[in-house]
Amino acid sequence: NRQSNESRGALIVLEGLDRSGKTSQSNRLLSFLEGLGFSVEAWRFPDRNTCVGGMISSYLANKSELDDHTIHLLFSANRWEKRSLMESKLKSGTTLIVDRYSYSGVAFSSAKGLDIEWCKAPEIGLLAPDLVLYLDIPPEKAAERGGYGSERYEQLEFQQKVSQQYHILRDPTWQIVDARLPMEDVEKQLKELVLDSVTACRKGKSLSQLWL
Ligand code: FDM
Repeated sequence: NRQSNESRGALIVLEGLDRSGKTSQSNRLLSFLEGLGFSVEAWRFPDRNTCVGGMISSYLANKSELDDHTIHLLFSANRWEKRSLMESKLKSGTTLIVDRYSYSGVAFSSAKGLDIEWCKAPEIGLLAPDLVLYLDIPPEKAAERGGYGSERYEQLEFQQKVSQQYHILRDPTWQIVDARLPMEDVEKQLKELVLDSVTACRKGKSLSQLWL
């Protein structure tokens, strides 16, 4: 067993536009780390299994209408309701691979025209990722990939705006991976980055909070 009481797991976040490959890659990273004997779980936001998540899900499916500020705060609340579980998993040595996080929250809401600083405010105090992997793809290329579903936001014009907001949010600590490459190439790059991060956390890198 490679776990010890002292070593914590890593908080690894995948971000990117719809159809950038986040979900496939997070599944691959999960199997990879499991194969190495690490304790690891794959999470995603929104987490549609809570009460708040149910409201978000109905909004995304166009079954309900909510003011832009209201849905923004629900997405944030959905992360807050998982914060303590997240912290205890990490502290007990479990690595979390998280498909979307606060950056999606800010990018999607600010793409509607909400002030970016206002969008960031409710995220303050959530756990900061140890690693942000951005799967970079031009919105037009993403749109070519088998088309979007029917959920709100799954339209090229809106995804172009989201892409611009992601560019504003990016900071030098993000790892930008070219998501147009073959899946196996993307996977190889992600595995290396993830292993480095998991190793740094095991060696004592401390947990911090948003936003830095
Ligand atoms: N989304 C996701 C937001 O608008 N804000 C958020 O905080 C998060 C986490 O919800 F269009 C958007 C992004 C996407 C939609 O995401 C649902 P999935 O990954 O398709 O479930």
